[in-house]
Amino acid sequence: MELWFTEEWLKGLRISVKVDSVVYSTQTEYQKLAIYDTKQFGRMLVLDDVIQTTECDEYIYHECLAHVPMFAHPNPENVLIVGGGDGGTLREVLRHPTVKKATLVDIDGGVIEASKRFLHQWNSGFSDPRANIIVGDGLEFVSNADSEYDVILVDATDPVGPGEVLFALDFYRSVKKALKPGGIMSAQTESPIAEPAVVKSIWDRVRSVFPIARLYTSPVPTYPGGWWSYTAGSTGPEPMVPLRKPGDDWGLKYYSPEIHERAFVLNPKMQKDIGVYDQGGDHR
Ligand code: SPD
Repeated sequence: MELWFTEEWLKGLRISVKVDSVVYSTQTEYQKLAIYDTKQFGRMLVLDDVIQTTECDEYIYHECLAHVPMFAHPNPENVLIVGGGDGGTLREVLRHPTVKKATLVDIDGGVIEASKRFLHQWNSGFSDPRANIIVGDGLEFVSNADSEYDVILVDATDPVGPGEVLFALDFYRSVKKALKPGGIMSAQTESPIAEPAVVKSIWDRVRSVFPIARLYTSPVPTYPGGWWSYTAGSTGPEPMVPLRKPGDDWGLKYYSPEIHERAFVLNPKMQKDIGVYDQGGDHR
């Protein structure tokens, strides 16, 4: 008998993926976790019936979330990742030789453990001596930090369930406080195609907190709408300008300095839907 995984992308719109095998399935303290092998998407992590990351396109999401703020910062040494228990963002952060310490705080230790056991494409960063892995409440952790981090990356689940607090105004205020002067944060901020109103409400919050806010996008075919947004907030450097280049030996598959700059170009409908009109012009 065939097994299919189905995610409800929107009311009246579902995506179904044929599952070749169930690699792992459990109920963690916070959510239902499943890892499937599929022909179309490869290995796939699902939390509470929502696709989180797949072998076929995880590199796009993780490279965009991590490298845009990392390359826009002049010298990122101390980096914090909130969420991201699968390890994909950590893997990308640790490619930067400037990084002395990368702290990952995820509330769900079950996701970290499952990644260590089954998500080999994602989990190389966990064994890096610069990685500091904490199972704990990201909101609380960030609230207790003051001027500590050069870059903060918010690799949250969708704004429902355990991830919801990571999209609140107070959380972004705490992120700003946790950054050193001249720091940059970047957060995953949902689909500008499937849920532009959600993206707008997050954008409005980030913009109200950070003196410089920029929205950028990339395709992520396995997320609703197939197109994803990220919002950068900075207290100094211009997020749109990459200051260095990745090494040829990094083996990146999506990010490049050209992609970095183009990711901030928003089409007229997105500009209008989200209310972002001021990203053009001379930012150099
Ligand atoms: N709709 C799913 C959005 C998930 C965003 N975060 C994924 C975490 C991958 N590291």
